[in-house]
Amino acid sequence: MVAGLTALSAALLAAVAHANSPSYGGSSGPTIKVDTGCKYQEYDGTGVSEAFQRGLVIHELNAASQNLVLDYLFTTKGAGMTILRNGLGSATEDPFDLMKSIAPTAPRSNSSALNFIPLPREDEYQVWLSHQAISRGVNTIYADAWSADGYMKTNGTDSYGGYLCGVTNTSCATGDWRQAYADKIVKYIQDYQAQGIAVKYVGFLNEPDLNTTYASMQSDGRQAADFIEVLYPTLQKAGLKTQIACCDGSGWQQNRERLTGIQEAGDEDKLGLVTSHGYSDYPSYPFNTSKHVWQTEWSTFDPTNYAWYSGGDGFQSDGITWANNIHNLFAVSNANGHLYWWGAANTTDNQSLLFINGTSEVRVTGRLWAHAHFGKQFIRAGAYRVDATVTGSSALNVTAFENTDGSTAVQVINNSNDTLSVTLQGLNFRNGAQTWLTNNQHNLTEGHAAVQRGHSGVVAKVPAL
Ligand SMILES: *[C@@H]1O[C@H](CO)[C@@H](O)[C@H](O)[C@H]1NC(C)=O
Ligand SMILES: *[C@@H]1O[C@H](CO)[C@@H](O)[C@H](O)[C@H]1NC(C)=O
Ligand SMILES: *[C@@H]1O[C@H](CO)[C@@H](O)[C@H](O)[C@H]1NC(C)=O
Ligand SMILES: *[C@@H]1O[C@H](CO)[C@@H](O)[C@H](O)[C@H]1NC(C)=O
Ligand SMILES: *[C@@H]1O[C@H](CO)[C@@H](O)[C@H](O)[C@H]1NC(C)=O
Ligand SMILES: *[C@@H]1O[C@H](CO)[C@@H](O)[C@H](O)[C@H]1NC(C)=O
Ligand SMILES: *[C@@H]1O[C@H](CO)[C@@H](O)[C@H](O)[C@H]1NC(C)=O
Ligand SMILES: *[C@@H]1O[C@H](CO)[C@@H](O)[C@H](O)[C@H]1NC(C)=O
Ligand SMILES: *[C@@H]1O[C@H](CO)[C@@H](O)[C@H](O)[C@H]1NC(C)=O
Ligand SMILES: *[C@@H]1O[C@H](CO)[C@@H](O)[C@H](O)[C@H]1NC(C)=O
Ligand SMILES: *[C@@H]1O[C@H](CO)[C@@H](O)[C@H](O)[C@H]1NC(C)=O
Ligand SMILES: CC(=O)N[C@H]1CO[C@H](CO)[C@@H](O)[C@@H]1O
Repeated sequence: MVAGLTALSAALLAAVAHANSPSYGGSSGPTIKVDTGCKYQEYDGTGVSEAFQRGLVIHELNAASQNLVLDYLFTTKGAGMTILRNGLGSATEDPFDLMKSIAPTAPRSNSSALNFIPLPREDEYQVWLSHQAISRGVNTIYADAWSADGYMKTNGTDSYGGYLCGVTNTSCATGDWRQAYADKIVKYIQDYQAQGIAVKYVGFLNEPDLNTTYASMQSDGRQAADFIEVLYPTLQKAGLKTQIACCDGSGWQQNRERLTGIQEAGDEDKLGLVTSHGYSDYPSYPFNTSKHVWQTEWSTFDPTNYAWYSGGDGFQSDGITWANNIHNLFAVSNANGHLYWWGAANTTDNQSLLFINGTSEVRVTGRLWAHAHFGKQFIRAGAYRVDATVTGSSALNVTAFENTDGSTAVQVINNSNDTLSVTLQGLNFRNGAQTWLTNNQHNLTEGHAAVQRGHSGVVAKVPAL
């Protein structure tokens, strides 16, 4: 394995190299010093979701387009993602785009057995999608519920917020439904197990700080802890290895508040993973937790935008913007994983990385290529982020990861309109270095950013925007 440098240039350049022989500067341009002796968090991967029946939309494509989409998302032909977030249904029926529950009909009481049905349409094609993803190297399935079933809640419906009956500050005529909700989650995981799919993490909330017209359930940290105290022993008793993820707050601050509530309740140890979205509050600091942290849903709602760089600032859906967002998540918020919202969807806004139109048309966005630089082609499970310091330029955003085989991947984002020559130090380039470039003319193209080897490290030329 050679060293690698991935460059994002209004451009992105990715470089991969073996660490060890420290080098020194000498070139006139900016310098990037990678220190593999200074390790930060472990890398878990990147991913997407096809919840709300977008798995069906992929399934409806003709074979060639279907393979194209799946390969773009889960192989090194594209983003090389290794995490899939499935939606755990709560609806009573499933017209497009609802996710139907495996227990859609209310039982006689909160203490009666739930009325389970088989996974509706194999869980709205998510079983099929999971098999497809796993066959392409996905190693983590995260199942997340947007809400409990309506009959378990204060407002009698899985939509429009409301609370799970039985948690603090609820008083439902029908009693405490926490055990029933935990039993349903366990049955769902067992149904997947029966299909040969291991659900590694399970979440019981989605954006619990919001009351929305679609499936939603509100919860603060204390209320989340009230349910975790029931779900945790129920998973244990069923002999499942699935760990609890919480709380998929709509933004960093909203999730921090809920995590703090869980910590104050003394229940943090029962969590396997801390999950938060990036929408309502930009992820700009690490959480105070020893648990791994993932950003599990984020996108823009701009109209369809395929560009890497549209020119100017404020194009929240440009590929270069997402390269910076992902850099920031790993390098500033110390996240272990990053998930975009939809991978592929027949939407006309920017909520997906790939656009589907009908049964054959597939279009790629620049955002997909931003994700590819942080995917498994360069960073593999077990890698750690290592220190990367930039001097001589404020236009460069640099992230670096050391793989277990000793190779190092360096993501260099060039936010300037000028082509810069950078000197990369601190890595051993004896076995060479490879570079990959993404900008308006290139999509993860190998060898396009010139790399020259010298005594003082590697000089790589990162093209401008
Ligand atoms: C959620 O919003 C709906 C519609 O605006 C409202 O009727 C309902 O009371 C809200 N629920 C809560 C728990 O605030
Ligand atoms: C319960 O309600 C009281 C009174 O409105 C409030 O002060 C308290 O914060 C609530 N507790 C939780 C956990 O939501
Ligand atoms: C049903 O609700 C009642 C009243 O809150 C509670 O005492 C009971 O434990 C609940 N049943 C189960 C199985 O949780
Ligand atoms: C982390 O904990 C420290 C010490 O308790 C506190 O000062 C800081 O605000 C906390 N940061 C976050 C993000 O919660
Ligand atoms: C997609 O993003 C672009 C650029 O930010 C924006 O102009 C456009 O309105 C977005 N599309 C949708 C449907 O929101
Ligand atoms: C790059 O050039 C574009 C178009 O001239 C301009 O709008 C943008 O602000 C420039 N970006 C930077 C980072 O200088
Ligand atoms: C570069 O990353 C920093 C965080 O490390 C972020 O604050 C900044 O906005 C990024 N630059 C751009 C142009 O997005
Ligand atoms: C997306 O596909 C679904 C399933 O075929 C269909 O019901 C829906 O109308 C489509 N939406 C758009 C915007 O094409
Ligand atoms: C989808 O394809 C149809 C038929 O080719 C075309 O008329 C329509 O404009 C396309 N929609 C989008 C959003 O590209
Ligand atoms: C590169 O990806 C963009 C989307 O960002 C697409 O429009 C373009 O056709 C692709 N170019 C090549 C050469 O594949
Ligand atoms: C950044 O991009 C500009 C414009 O293409 C280019 O002149 C400059 O060399 C690039 N910097 C790096 C470090 O590649
Ligand atoms: C049908 C029903 O019970 N609706 C309730 C949903 O929850 C809100 C607030 O908790 C109530 O105001 C509604 O009456």
